[in-house]
Amino acid sequence: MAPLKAVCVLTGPSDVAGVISFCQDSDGPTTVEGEIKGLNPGKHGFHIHALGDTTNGCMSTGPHFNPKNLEHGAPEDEIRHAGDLGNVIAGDDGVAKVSLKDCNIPLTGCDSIIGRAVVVHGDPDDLGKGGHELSKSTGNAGARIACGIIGLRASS
Ligand SMILES: [Cu+2]
Ligand SMILES: [Zn+2]
Repeated sequence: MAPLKAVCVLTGPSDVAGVISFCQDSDGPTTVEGEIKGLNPGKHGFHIHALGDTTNGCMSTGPHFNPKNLEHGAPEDEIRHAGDLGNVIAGDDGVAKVSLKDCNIPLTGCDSIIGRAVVVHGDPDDLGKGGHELSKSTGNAGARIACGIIGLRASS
């Protein structure tokens, strides 16, 4: 079977914009690649949120995708939301390049991320370790500055 592919176009209330591509070969990890521009330099929380609903902008995409009902964490942690992809890092030009692999965000099956949302935040994700009351739920990553719905793309 050809690898499954998906794409997400990020837009938001600000000038932040980007395109994120997803690719999964059979039941291997999902490769996530793309570029986000218009960011303030530095770290920005980068997550899959549960709902592909943007009727109220990024606010209606729900909480972090969390099918196993665990606490928020870092991508490399055992205890984490499936949607916890950590931070993207923007350079002085406001551009962040994304390139990661993750085994918790399949494009098929009951825990598929198709139809859910990518959200980029205004602040760094503290990866559950910041000691803030929001650390174990959102990483205290602040405002949702861009988002988009993950949809299938041609797999050839
Ligand atoms: Cu988020
Ligand atoms: Zn989380």
